[in-house]
Amino acid sequence: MLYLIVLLLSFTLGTAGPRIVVEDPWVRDVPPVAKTTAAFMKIRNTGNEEDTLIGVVSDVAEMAEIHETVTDDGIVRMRRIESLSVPPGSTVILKPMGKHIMLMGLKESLKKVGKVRIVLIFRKSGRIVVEAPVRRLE
Ligand SMILES: [Cu+2]
Repeated sequence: MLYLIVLLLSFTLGTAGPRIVVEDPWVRDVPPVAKTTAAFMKIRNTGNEEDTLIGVVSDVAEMAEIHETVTDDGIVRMRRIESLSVPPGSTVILKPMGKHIMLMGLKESLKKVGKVRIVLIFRKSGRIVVEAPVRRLE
């Protein structure tokens, strides 16, 4: 009986909940004088529950926000969104002219850094650390 309970418990722990995988992260290279840049990546949820990105932190920036790009009367703007939902079985793609992570108040030259450490904070999965190489926009 105890064996059965342990078996059921481990089965449940092994399969329930969101499972977040971050792929292809990168940060757009900008001239040293620039104070802002953006980070892009694919956020995949291979679990069976929704998770939500609720915050972002990076050592290279004073502030990081989740942004989306919208077109108002033919003018492309970006605006902050509070959170980003990642439904189970889906992949949310952050890309230029789409949703992205805005890194504001850059503290150092990105070229010198080479790779940017970004901490993604999810409601259920907690903190996920990503190393994003600095790349030019192609
Ligand atoms: Cu932005």
